[in-house]
Amino acid sequence: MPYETLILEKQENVGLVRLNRPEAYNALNDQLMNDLTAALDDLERDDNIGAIVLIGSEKAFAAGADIKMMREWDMLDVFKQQFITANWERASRCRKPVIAAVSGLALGGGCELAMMCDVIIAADNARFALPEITLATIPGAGGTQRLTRAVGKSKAMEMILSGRPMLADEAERCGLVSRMVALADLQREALALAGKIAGFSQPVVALAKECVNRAFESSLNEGILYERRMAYVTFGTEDQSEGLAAFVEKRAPQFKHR
Ligand code: DAK
Repeated sequence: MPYETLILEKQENVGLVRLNRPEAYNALNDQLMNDLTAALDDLERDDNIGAIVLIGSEKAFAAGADIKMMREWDMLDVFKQQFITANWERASRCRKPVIAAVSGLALGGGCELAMMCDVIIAADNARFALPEITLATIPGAGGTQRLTRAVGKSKAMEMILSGRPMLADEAERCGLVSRMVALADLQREALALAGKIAGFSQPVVALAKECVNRAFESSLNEGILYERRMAYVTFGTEDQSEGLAAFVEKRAPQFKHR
């Protein structure tokens, strides 16, 4: 099914979603967020897909929430339509791993969307910022929480209170992104990582992802207890038996995602 504001491709067992509003630096309007929700629904339903890459253009991952759209709304409008809650958070609810491949601008809601993903790989021209303060608003799609958890209080405060952008090398140094790659290599590197993950047991990958996410929601002891239980669960899968047997028999495993 064709989408108005993005391009969805399936490359073997990886879903590639390309944000595509070039006339507005991929600014995130309702149409785009509805399209993204539908595309991610489609990829989650497709049993052949094991991981997802979300990418923009070379110039912009996304320049934030659509300011022209927001300027039409007052407080009751955003409250009644549940702005953000209604259609922005599908990426953060994906059970399959989502890799944000960020080149160019990731501003405001664009940066927040990248932070909803599981891994961010940044091109060397990437630029992250939460400049909402310059518009007399604040990040409203998780930015104050996710940036702070990713980079710590001082840097998050500086960026959110001043709008200062962070370039790719700083983002790599402080752990906002998993790594920085040359712009020309971004898509290939992101697809290679997604392909590698998609080759493993899908249910076990999903369990591992749930455990990492649990670290943000629980104490250390509770998180470790959760991890222990989930590790026991892997012993109940056919794929775990196959993985261990394949190692002992010195052959490649054949995972069935069961
Ligand atoms: N929204 C709408 N249109 C945008 C846009 C955006 N965020 N960014 C760029 N565009 C549009 C421009 O308006 C222009 O359209 P036309 O004038 O051609 O119609 C076109 O893209 C090209 O932009 P420029 O002519 O400005 O091109 P430049 O190369 O000179 O500059 C730029 C590109 C991306 C650096 C610049 O456009 C810019 O600074 N854009 C705004 C970036 C920004 O401030 N982003 C943060 C948006 S605020 C909340 C939840 C979430 C949020 C807030 C509240 N609640 C729950 C209440 C989130 C807020 C945000 O994300």
